[in-house]
Amino acid sequence: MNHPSPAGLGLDVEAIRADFPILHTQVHDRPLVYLDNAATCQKPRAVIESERHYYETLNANIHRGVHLLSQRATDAYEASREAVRALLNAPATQDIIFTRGTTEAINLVAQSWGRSTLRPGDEILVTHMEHHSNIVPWQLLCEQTGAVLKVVPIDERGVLELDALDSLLTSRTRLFAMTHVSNALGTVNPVAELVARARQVGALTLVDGAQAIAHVAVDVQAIDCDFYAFSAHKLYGPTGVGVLYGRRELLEQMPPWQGGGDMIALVRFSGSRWNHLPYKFEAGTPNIAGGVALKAAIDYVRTLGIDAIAAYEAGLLDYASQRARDFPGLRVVGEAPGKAAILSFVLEGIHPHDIGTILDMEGVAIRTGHHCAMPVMERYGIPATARASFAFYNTRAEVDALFTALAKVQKLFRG
Ligand code: C6P
Repeated sequence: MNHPSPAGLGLDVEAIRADFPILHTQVHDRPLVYLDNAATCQKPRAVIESERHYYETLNANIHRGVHLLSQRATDAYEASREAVRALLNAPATQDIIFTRGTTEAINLVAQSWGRSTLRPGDEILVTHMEHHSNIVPWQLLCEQTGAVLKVVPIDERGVLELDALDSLLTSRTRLFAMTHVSNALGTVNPVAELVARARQVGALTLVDGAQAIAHVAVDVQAIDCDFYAFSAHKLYGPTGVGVLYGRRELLEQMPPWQGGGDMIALVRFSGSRWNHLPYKFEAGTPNIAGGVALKAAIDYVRTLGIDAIAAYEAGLLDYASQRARDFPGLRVVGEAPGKAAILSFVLEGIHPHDIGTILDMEGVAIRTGHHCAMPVMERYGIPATARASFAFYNTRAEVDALFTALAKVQKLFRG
């Protein structure tokens, strides 16, 4: 397990790295430098052990059996829901719905709330920096209901143009769906302020927290949003598990979006009745082991402390940004003040995919492409970027390894 540094300031990163077995592997005969944390984070031993422990000692289906194992599995799963509630400072566990990830959480809101509520001419507002997961579900909904999608523009630095909200937020706006942190640019949006603006015109709000949850403190009551979504795998937890927080009054009114086991109170051929919250939205057997292991991930992150994590990552990003400024021909894409641990960039005359491939041979894992945010690429007139994304286990030496490898890329292409 990990602890803050002896001085109580910052993090003891060497001790932390010892908790992550994969960080000690080699790729292409070189030590792995993992800088693709925005795609998915690596898992600490506590999370891996939690899944193993679950299958070795607890495995049973949940919410169904009277037998001991089923009760224990249910208790472990529900303990994880409580850990999520506490992490988000949500009022109650009924407000926490387990999903397969952020994507499914957003689709749930679109198909349940949106489809049952929207009428032709209603408007959904998103920002220009959204991930496809917070664009396409609304486009599908617009096709289904006749609603219209509107977009808040961003400036050259990757900051939302808030003045545009004056004309974009109107009495027709039914929902403002915004990312908390941009995966392609690193911009941290002022979500509480945006939610307050939306509320002035009576619009609901959904915050996509996929990139925020591991980097900033999240308090859904302070943000005052109606929905908040995140994925466990971006919080050092398992893939295939996600969370939707919803305001209780809304969740109560919303119809189920998938039918099946666990979401019902009574089934007759003449008609069925739904289970109470949160189970009304949790049809079928979920990823129980993953759900249980999410608690181990939350415990791990909370032990380090999100403020210590944010401070450490800010220092690392500052260092990487300085190195980027000194690197000839490199242009950073996304320079919002106070951005999160993401460095998106292009190198003059070299395609990002070539950068990624050569870096991989040097042991450095980054993501290249449009990052499922094609409108962001379109905004900057580029097909793709190279993206290094940092976690609390990354070091300055790894940042140096990134730039040493980038120098090799340049040498190869420029001779
Ligand atoms: N972004 C990235 O490399 P899922 O796939 O459901 O866990 O998360 C989707 C998602 C939604 N919103 C934002 C802001 C995201 O960054 C992501 C996932 C990864 O940037 C994979 S495309």
